[in-house]
Amino acid sequence: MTATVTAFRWVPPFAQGFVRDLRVRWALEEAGLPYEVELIGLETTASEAYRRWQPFGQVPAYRDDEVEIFESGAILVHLAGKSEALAPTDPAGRARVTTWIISGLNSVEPFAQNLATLDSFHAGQPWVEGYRPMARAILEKRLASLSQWLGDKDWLEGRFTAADIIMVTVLRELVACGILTDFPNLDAYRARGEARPAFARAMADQLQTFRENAPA
Ligand SMILES: N[C@@H](CCC(=O)N[C@@H](CS)C(=O)NCC(=O)O)C(=O)O
Repeated sequence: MTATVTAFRWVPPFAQGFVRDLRVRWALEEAGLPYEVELIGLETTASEAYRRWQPFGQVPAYRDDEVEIFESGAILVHLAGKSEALAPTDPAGRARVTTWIISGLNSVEPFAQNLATLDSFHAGQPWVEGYRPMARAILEKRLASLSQWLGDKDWLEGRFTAADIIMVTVLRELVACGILTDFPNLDAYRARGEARPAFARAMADQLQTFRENAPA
């Protein structure tokens, strides 16, 4: 069975290029593994059949010969086990990649998303003024630790891995709020990830779908 990943047929412009099937497409492109994209809309995400595959009705969901899974991080852990392009083959090296995938999703993304959401959806609301400095301070603390870890390395574990796909996609969501200018090595790391040909292919494919299915 060819690997299949679900993606939205169309999303509003603010979300285009950021939908999380991008992570899976990028990983599959890096690995050179063949895959199909199953395009879905709200009629599918609400269906019982889809909820059995992705209980929260979100994208991405993924299946291949071996597994039927959801959560972009879990999908990348699975793919990392299938391709040396995404992780070293030794158990200790693979465990480091899993560690950084979870760290990106659990120790950085919630704080990044919090600030990005404040700026994108709640800017100007009276309660934001008091809350935003705290949200920014927590994120700064996490980014400072990440920046220190990365130092002058190109990638989190010294070579490109699936964990960099997660971390770079988390950091990209922070470009608009400007915080990355305080962390030049993280911003350069984000740009290095986005400069990879596999990222470009994944992004072009996601955007092409939205162009093809734009509402009239
Ligand atoms: N933790 C999930 C998050 C997935 C997620 O947030 N997907 C969004 C698109 S980026 C979605 O499907 N949103 C629609 C919804 O939540 O109903 C993952 O990383 O796979």
